[in-house]
Amino acid sequence: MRRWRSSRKRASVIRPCPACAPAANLLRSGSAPVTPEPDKESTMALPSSAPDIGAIRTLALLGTSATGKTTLIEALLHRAGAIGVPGSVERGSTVSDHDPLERQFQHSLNTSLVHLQHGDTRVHLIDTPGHPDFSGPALAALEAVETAAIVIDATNGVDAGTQRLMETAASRGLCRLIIVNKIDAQDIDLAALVEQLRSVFGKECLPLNLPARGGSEVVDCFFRPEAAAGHEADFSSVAAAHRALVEQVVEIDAVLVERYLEHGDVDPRELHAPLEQALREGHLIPICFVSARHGTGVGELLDILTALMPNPAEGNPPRFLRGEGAQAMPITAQPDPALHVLAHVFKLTVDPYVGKLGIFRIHQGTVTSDSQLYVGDGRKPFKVGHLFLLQGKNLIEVERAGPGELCAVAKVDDIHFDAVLHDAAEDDHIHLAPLDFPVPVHGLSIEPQRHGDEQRVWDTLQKLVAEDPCLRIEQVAATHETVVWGLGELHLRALLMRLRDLHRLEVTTRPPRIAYRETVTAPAAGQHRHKKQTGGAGQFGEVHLRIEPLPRGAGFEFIDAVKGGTIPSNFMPAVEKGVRQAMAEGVIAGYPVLDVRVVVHDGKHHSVDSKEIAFVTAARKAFVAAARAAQPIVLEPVVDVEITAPEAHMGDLTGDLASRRGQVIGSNAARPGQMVVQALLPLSELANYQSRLHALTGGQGRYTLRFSHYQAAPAGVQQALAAAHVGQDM
Ligand SMILES: Nc1nc2c(ncn2[C@@H]2O[C@H](COP(=O)(O)OP(=O)(O)OP(=O)(O)O)[C@@H](O)[C@H]2O)c(=O)[nH]1
Ligand SMILES: [Mg+2]
Repeated sequence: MRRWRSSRKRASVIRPCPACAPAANLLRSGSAPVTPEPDKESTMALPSSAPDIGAIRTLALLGTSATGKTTLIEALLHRAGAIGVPGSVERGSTVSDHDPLERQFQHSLNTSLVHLQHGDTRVHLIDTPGHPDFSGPALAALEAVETAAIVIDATNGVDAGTQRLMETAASRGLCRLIIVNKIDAQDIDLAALVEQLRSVFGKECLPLNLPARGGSEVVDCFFRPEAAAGHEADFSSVAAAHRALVEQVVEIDAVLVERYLEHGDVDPRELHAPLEQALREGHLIPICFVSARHGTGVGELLDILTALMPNPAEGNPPRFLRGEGAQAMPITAQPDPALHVLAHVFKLTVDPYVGKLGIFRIHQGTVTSDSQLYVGDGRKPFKVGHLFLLQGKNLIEVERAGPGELCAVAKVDDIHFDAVLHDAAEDDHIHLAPLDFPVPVHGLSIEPQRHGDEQRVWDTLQKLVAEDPCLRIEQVAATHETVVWGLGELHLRALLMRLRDLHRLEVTTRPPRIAYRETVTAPAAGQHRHKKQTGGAGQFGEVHLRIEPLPRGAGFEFIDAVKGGTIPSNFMPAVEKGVRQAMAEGVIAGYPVLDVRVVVHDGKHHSVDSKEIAFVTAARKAFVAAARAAQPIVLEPVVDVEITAPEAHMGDLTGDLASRRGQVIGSNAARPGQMVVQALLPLSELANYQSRLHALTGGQGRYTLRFSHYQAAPAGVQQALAAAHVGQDM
């Protein structure tokens, strides 16, 4: 394996367009990457070949917002010599928060990839956004790593978000490492925090090192506890922590337990394999301490990542499946560089200047610039051409990359989020077991400010939405609207700011219209004669029909019951067309009519003047006459809502649901302390529900919804909608 060449020389940056400040910088192999801030000198050495599998670590840093993930990545890059001067979130100068919006918000809004070299080991790190609105990309990062490093703010301790992340990481079979950050802060009780971690996440949580000298340094408890002699830890004891760790690891193996009991200790260097097994099985969740701001414990963390965290062959294998549904068979990717390529796209970016960038984790095989890769079940492979590693916004071209590495290819049209890339045509129908992404329920109806921008807005939004598995866009035919769906207000605001700042498209927004419907509640008859004989060819058609209510969800039935050819059968399609036109326009409040049967039983025609248009018009008017006599009503959509929140808030939540005309249909305990409530609720009552739920549960409640059925709207709503429609008609 060739080591990365060291270079302090500044690289030339190949920019696709002079105006592309937000665009990624493309760098050629052999030149050093330029850090985003001009005054920060890059000291990064560059890879020229893929390292051995044992010399690769791939981790995601996760944690609730502002725990210090981005700052810690900066400190790690600095410590490893990848950047000269560490940037800061406040100055908007970090490598991973490179997006102008992230700098403006001072929060990560998307995942960001960096890599560094520590000794012989190449470490790939994914910085993830902590805000729940951006949990889509953060969860997707779990597909790309062996280890989830959960960062906890020493001043805040464990919160509900941290618990969710720990559970998700465990459910995906990831090794977990807890990093307690901000140990420099005043008035913190780290001993109590360790106790909290152990009581919430189990006795498997054990410190690998401990803060000492008032949090200004950390001492190793695993490899060299004797080195701590003379300066004890700020709390607990290094010797006790060492014992606890060794005992936890040897428990994996009966022979080791015996040896340990016999000798009273086992050399930690002999414990590598059992320690990896303990990490894989969740039998050990190490804790380490850092101050990202002051660099305390950061060098030690680098040593931990390289010496103890699993390489791609030591983690649990990803859950690939071949085939669909119940027939899908699990297959195991082998982290062997010599096998066929199997890679997974866990991130996609679309930049107006650089174009589409597909970012993937290689699980098996070796990708080179000459590789021909298939996207999923596609029949035509693409040639990789240029293969990149990422360093924040910088793209660094490499010739090859192997299992465990995170890479990017540009401008491959077919690439999409969650795609599997492979180099054998027969390896199709392979996908990763789906992740449980939160459902976007926060909608916003949008309209371009400039007439004629409709198509561009739609196309651009589609591209932006493709970057985030928790964003959705749809054209709602029922209300003639374009609606974007996201996880919260900030999520959609960030999307629209990108649309404006990056793509120069201005839109106006408002809450989406509710898709009300109309129906009838009694049978009634109606007829109409359409006759026009003023000059030229005449028009004649007469339609007699009956309208009958159908059960909810039945839709529409059209029955031709005409006898004796009073309406010739060749005009029947015109009659149905007229009925459908009238149904689409509604009869009381302008909403489409559904759940009705229309029986056409009689009519008249004229051998010369009867035309399609005459029957369309006659049928439309006959339908309106019948429907208005059939006691029409407005229907409102009802949604099935599932709310997850701490048990303690359930009383408030169900009370609030009742005040929104909600009907609780079930509840059960999700996990200790958490309840799931299922309720039926009129969609119109869900306005501002997100902020209400946030207020009622201290930010710990979540909900998903899906359409259930239509029901009669209350009289007040009916009257208001009908009155608004009359107003519109005038
Ligand atoms: N005192 C202290 N402050 C820190 C430390 N690390 C980070 N901070 C501060 O904590 C705040 C949040 O830091 P970030 O690095 O943006 O946190 P993050 O976890 O990336 O946040 P999101 O991107 O929103 O998920 C910033 O003001 C940092 O300066 C630390 O070790 N000590
Ligand atoms: Mg961040």
